[in-house]
Amino acid sequence: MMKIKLPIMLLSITLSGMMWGILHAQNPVIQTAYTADPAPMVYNDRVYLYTSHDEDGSTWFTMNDWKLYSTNDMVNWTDHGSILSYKAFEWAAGDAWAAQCIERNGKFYMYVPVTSKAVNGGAIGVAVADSPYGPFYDPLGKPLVSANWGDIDPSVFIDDDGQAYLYWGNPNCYYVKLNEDMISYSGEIVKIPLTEESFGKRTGNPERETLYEEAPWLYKRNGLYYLLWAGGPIPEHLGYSTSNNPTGPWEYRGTLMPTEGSSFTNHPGIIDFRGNTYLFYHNGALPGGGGFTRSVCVEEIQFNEDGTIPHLKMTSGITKGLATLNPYLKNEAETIAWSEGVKSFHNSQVGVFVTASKDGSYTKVMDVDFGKDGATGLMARVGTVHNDVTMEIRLGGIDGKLIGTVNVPRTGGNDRWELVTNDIEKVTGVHDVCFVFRGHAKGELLYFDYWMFRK
Ligand code: FUB
Repeated sequence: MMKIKLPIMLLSITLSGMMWGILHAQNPVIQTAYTADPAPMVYNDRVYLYTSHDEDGSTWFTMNDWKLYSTNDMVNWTDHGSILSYKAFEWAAGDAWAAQCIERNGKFYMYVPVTSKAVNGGAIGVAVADSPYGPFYDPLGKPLVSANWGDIDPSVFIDDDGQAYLYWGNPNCYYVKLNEDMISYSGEIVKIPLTEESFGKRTGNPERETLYEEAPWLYKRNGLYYLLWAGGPIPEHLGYSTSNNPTGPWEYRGTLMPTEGSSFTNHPGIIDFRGNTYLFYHNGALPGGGGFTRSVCVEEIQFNEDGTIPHLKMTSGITKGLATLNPYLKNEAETIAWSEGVKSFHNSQVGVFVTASKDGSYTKVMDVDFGKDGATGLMARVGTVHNDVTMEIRLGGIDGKLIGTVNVPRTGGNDRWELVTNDIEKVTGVHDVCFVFRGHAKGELLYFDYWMFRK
């Protein structure tokens, strides 16, 4: 997003949070931080969701790092924390905007747009890791691409013949062929012709004559290439174009998702996972949300027989998970299907954990399979600085059946933890489970790191 009209920004901020009641379900998929610019990746039968990160209370694109979440079932998402900061790039001044990660030959390549100190403008860097969780490092020590002000929103794609492509750009759309090492490229950077046939017609803006604005995402299905993008004018919608070739020429195929959702930007990311196709995008639907405090959402999508995609509305999201959760394994407290009043943090003692802000805050996990024999106890690593804090274990929802109450020990800080064990009323079968946090203290009620039921 390069140039923003102020009245529209203000409108978007004023509307912030209005969708909360409407979308209260599985969307937005992350509630413990503001996330934007979703970049999903499927690896080893698991979905990894890389996001940019809007700092709390932002009134501009205040973005310093990228976060990672993952899921096995599309409803319970595990927070892996901040996996890369712009500070990993010595040549970068800031602005950790929309990135994408891809795996090749067991290495993970994260393409990121940042502001380059040298040109005081957009540049694209690449960071490499041996696992999807990082640690990522900058192998080049300089930008991979630094040609234009609009070098933002990199999107990477590896075709079936092994050729990798990097697309990016606002207000122009560029691509370049990456070499097999994924950290260099061959040939010229190509500027895609922005024609009405390829990207539709925009009126009233001589500098942007087509609908293409930013956020390209290249995807292939049944031999057809899809270029998804964010379209103008602001507030953005999502549009798409198709081609028989990964480099075009592109044919404009219409709107993918109309403007909606209290954020003046939108940003697509699409994956196939276990036979389904999912479109990720962002809006401003969380409390306090808006154009600079965005949240990632997901919709399952269907294709028409001719490969076109019906218009998508922002919905309450995916309500049926693809798998059940095993409660007898160690489950992170930051694996969440839905939460309210909860934030995630990270420290060196326990890694990522969650905190509850007030009495009644809760996390919910869906489709927990206790089996025929059932569970009779719970073990949890928790702590608090207050007296009289408890954690209720409820089935179904926050007002659902109470099967146990954990007295949270006053450990004295989030660097001090206790493993507590509790008997619970026996539970069998598949249930959603809520951990409801109780106490009358102001501020962070408790810290919660992980849980595991006992048979
Ligand atoms: O998140 C910052 C910018 O907003 C991204 O680069 C654009 O795609 C828009 O989502």
